[in-house]
Amino acid sequence: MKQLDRKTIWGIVLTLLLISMLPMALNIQSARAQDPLPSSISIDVDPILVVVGYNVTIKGAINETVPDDTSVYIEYSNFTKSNWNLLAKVNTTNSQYEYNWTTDVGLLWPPTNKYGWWDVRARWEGDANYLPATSTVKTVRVVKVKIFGDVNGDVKVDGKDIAVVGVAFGSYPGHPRWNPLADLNHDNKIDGIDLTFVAKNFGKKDP
Ligand SMILES: [Ca+2]
Ligand SMILES: [Ca+2]
Repeated sequence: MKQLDRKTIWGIVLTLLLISMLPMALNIQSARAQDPLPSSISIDVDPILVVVGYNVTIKGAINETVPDDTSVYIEYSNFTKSNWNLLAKVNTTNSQYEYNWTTDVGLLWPPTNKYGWWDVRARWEGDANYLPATSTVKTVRVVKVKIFGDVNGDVKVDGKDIAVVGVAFGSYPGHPRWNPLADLNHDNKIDGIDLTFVAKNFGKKDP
């Protein structure tokens, strides 16, 4: 009788143990069978209007936690949203990426024209757990300032340029409202002198 009791107890213990392990075993099974999940990648481009040679910061993040040094591909297109070319391959830190694009280098096509409208996007190839992701498209306008005082690059000097200088007025590099395009005399401050340059050329436009 004593022997039987012991066997019964062991039987119950083993059964309970197996029952408790069953969900874990099933979970492992379902995790293994899981398909890669959708992911996304963001992009932020600043500034979006730039004089050729100035830097544009392109940055963003992958929505999932990825190991550091995961590659992100930054691509550009000459306002056609097709024929995407590689601008840079950058590595992530804390799932974030950042690239400083100097606008007179890096463009492969067309080789002779740095000016114009450039579409930029970021792409991640995904991994074992996540599907590839492509960001939205941002457009950068690269201009060659033809008219002194044309701050916004629309080839005429008017109230819009006064407004751009006005917004940046009093700023300096590092200041949240700093806009290098508005610093017409390149003295690292936006003040009355810059406003005077716009005023002097007010009304001028490309013939
Ligand atoms: Ca203008
Ligand atoms: Ca200035």
